[in-house]
Amino acid sequence: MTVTTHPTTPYDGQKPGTSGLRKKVKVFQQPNYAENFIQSVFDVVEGKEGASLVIGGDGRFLNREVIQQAIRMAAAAGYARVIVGRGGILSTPAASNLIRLRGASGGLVLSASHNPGGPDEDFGIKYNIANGGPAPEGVTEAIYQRTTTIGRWQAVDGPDIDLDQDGEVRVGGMVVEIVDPVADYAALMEQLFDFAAIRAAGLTVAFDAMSAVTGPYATEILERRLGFAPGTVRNGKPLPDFGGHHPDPNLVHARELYDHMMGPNAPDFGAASDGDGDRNLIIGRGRFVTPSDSLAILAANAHLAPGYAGGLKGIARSMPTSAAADRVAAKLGIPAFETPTGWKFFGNLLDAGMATICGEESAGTGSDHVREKDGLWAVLLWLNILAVCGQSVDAIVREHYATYGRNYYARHDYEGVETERADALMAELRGKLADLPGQRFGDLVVEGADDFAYTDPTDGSVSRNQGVRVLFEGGSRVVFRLSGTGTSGATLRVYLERYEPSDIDGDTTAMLQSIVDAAEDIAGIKRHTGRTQPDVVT
Ligand code: VG1
Ligand code: CO
Repeated sequence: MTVTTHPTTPYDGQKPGTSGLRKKVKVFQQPNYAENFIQSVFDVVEGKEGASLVIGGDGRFLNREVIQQAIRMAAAAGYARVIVGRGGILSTPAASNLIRLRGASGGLVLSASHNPGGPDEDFGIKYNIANGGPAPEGVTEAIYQRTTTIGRWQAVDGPDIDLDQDGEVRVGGMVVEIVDPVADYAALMEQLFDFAAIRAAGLTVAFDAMSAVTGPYATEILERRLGFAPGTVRNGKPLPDFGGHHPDPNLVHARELYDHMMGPNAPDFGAASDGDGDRNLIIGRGRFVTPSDSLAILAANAHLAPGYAGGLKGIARSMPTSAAADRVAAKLGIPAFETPTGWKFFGNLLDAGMATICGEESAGTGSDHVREKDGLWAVLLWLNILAVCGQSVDAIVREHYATYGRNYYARHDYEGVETERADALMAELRGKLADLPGQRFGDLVVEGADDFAYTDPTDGSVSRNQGVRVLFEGGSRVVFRLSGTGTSGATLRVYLERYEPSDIDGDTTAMLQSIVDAAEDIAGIKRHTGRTQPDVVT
């Protein structure tokens, strides 16, 4: 085996964001760019000698090229075995499962998730640790520090391997094992859910894979194992550019599915997932379920599925996610946790057995079965619940509201804002937090305002500056934060929430109007960004 050492110089800006390093494909195509980052990972993580590494991605443009290079570099770094999904494909939750199942020391997940793909769009690399979850901040920070000083990367010499052929080959002294990307994941789902009950319920389903990674998973699980009609899975073939669409399962980018679910031929249940398969959009016939409500409803009914029959240990949600899940936790008498945005903050709670179900307002839901959010898992839990209850999605949602009240919720995204202007808005907001309590905006009175900080209860690590919260009397609130997954300019996210104990059939836009107005008064969105309307409302 010949290991070649390639000299390199650092690139600026290789700091992982909310979920790994995400940049334009053109940025990744610069000489040594991907190699610098991957070598920085390998330089920082310990215990590679004799260990296994899982590698896979969502099939987007550049996926195969980066995998081939990562394999050669892993061989030089001392790994004994690399496990790769056939075709370079692994959904993010399937990668998490494989890391756990095979006792790997970690994994490289190649994806920019819900961001568009193709030669002019986005690519990303994320490192996951041995528990199967995204590397925590301490590790991503160390990786970033390493990228600022890196002077060489190493790889064994050799040709590309055949990623489409199951089985084992050698690269240098290392074994590369190409595995079926779906089989282990599908088996895990069969353990957690009552497939026979779902089959017997006679439900009709539309699942939009958005030409992204969940196609093969959904086809195997929904159409083959659960027997839903052929055609249940739409856009089921993963494409390197996702057919030119944003693989983001929200009301804007999954509009076709939404229209279908609101139309005369709607099936019982509709769902979609994102580029890397960790998000879920849930729409019943005539009823959109906000991700925050979905988290709460899944938590309240999870015991109906075999995998959760023993009950939940706790529920965790990211700070901008609505408090609907907290009400369920209170009723169940289990703890509720509020973490910063991003799945990496749930890992410790799950490992410690403090939480069983976690979720984010951005359409991410998951449990302790893996250490990533999991789109198809959420779909199957919904189907299991529907099968056992024998009720429609709409009926379950309305019953939930009747029991717990309703947290009206929306997120307004202002995309492609100039970074300086977005930073100025946040700085001004932070500067006036202390003055806000007691101030009145229309019919709303500020009860408290802060810049969210989180202390991890398992290891005491502190994460600051995680978003500005303005809490109003009566349980309404607005949250402001800047996205950490974008690849150009800044995205301002404004999260709006209003709690109503009994007025559960209102129109979300109307119910949130006074909070939208207050948000404008408080933050000066128009003044700072020049925008009068959000680009995306979810
Ligand atoms: C967004 C979401 C966050 C999610 C993250 C990764 O981050 O808000 O909830 O965990 O994307 O999701 P941000 O920093 O842009 O708000 V995925 O499916 O893109 O890995
Ligand atoms: Co994703």
